[in-house]
This record gives sequence, C-alpha cells and structure tokens, in this order.
Amino acid sequence: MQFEMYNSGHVTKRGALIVLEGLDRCGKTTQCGRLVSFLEGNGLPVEAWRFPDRNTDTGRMISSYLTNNSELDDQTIHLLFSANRWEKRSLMENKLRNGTTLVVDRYSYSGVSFSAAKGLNVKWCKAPEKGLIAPDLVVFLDILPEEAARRGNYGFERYEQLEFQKNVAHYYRILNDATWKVIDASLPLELIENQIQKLALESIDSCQEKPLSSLWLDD
Ligand code: DGP
Repeated sequence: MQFEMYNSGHVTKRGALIVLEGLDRCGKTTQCGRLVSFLEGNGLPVEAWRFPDRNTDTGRMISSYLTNNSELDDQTIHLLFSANRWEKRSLMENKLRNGTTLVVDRYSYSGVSFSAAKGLNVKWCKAPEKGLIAPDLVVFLDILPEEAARRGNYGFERYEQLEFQKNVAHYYRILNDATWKVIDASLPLELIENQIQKLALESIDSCQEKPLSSLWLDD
C-alpha cells in the first residue's frame, strides 16, 4: 500500500515524520528550527510542529498545569497531553500524504517518559498513544541530566528538576526502537546540526517506500 497522490499526472511523494526528543534543555527546539531552515533552503516542503501545542483548548490547560497555575492528577494530565496529540492526528496525516515533511519537537515518547517518571505504569501510559502516526525518524538528543540542568532558564516549569529529569532519562531509554538515532547533545551545535541534517535527508528519501504506520499497536 503506497501513499502517493496523483494530481494531473504528477506523483506527490509523502513527507517524513521526524521527531526530536530529549530531556528539557537538551537543545531540541534550536535543532528543530535549524533543521526546518535547512530543509526549506533545499526546496523541500516542511513544517515545524511541537507538542504540547499550547494554542488549543487542551494545550492551554496543559500550559497552565506546567506553569503551576493549576493542579491536575497524574492520569488526567497524561490523557490531556495525549488528546493534544490526537486532535492533530488527521491534520498531520493530511500534511504527510500531501508531501510535507513534519519536524516535530516532542511526541509520544515524551508522553510516556514524563508520566512514567512520576510512577505511572508504562503500559498504561502507552495505551492512549496507540494509533497515532508512527515517526519515520526519532532523533534523541542525549544529554546528562546534570548538564541539562546547568543550561540557561532551567527550573521555571514544573518538570525542570534534576531528580525528576533523571527518572525521565531512565524511561526514555526503555522506549528506544528501530526508528531512533541517538546523538550526543553535548557536541558542538553545528556538529549535531550536520548529523541531524544527514539523518533527515535519508529519512525523507527512504520513507517514500514505506506506508504511514501506527504507533505501538502491537505493544
Ligand atoms: P516543552 O514545551 O517542549 O518545553 O515541554 C513542556 C514540558 O512538558 C516539558 O517539561 C516536557 C513535558 N512534556 C511534553 N510532552 C509531554 C507529555 O506528553 N506528557 C507529559 N507528562 N509531559 C510532557
């Protein structure tokens, strides 16, 4: 089954779903921006996305929770984060099928790691994520929690605490699968950028042969 669109005889190849993951302050957001500029500069259709998307109703509830302006129990906030991804699923699919590559700052791996780090069961955490679109490439920016904590602005939001981030790191490791590429986030910015560019181009090229698939259906 191929997801190619035929318009007036032109074949539109599908875009790649590229996710960047890692602990808070690992450099994801900077690298997402740089990757999008690079791909745009190469004439490729691409959009920058991020989760949580704080502009939707669920996103505003999540933002209020993260900035300690509201309290929710762990299960409730977990499901809100998940809903925040589900409400974008069909738009995501349309974009990918129409040939746009999506560079996404955080996805279901954050969803499971951050909630599991609070003590929730991993299987339970994965359940609401099942059926979201599976990424073609996950770039994990690997940083020691202690190093991330030394970087600027650390400590403003709810989860930005060293002991908690150590726990998150533990659960990220459990989720590592065949789509993951681990990059040392302590390397110079440009070296990381070059590695990600190479991986992204390979992924955009090779995803043409692969249909879109669903995340964690067999787990
Ligand atoms: P960011 O906007 O990327 O800085 O993310 C905000 C914070 O929320 C960050 O500490 C990571 C955390 N986070 C992101 N996605 C999820 C999720 O799905 N579930 C939980 N529990 N936390 C998340």
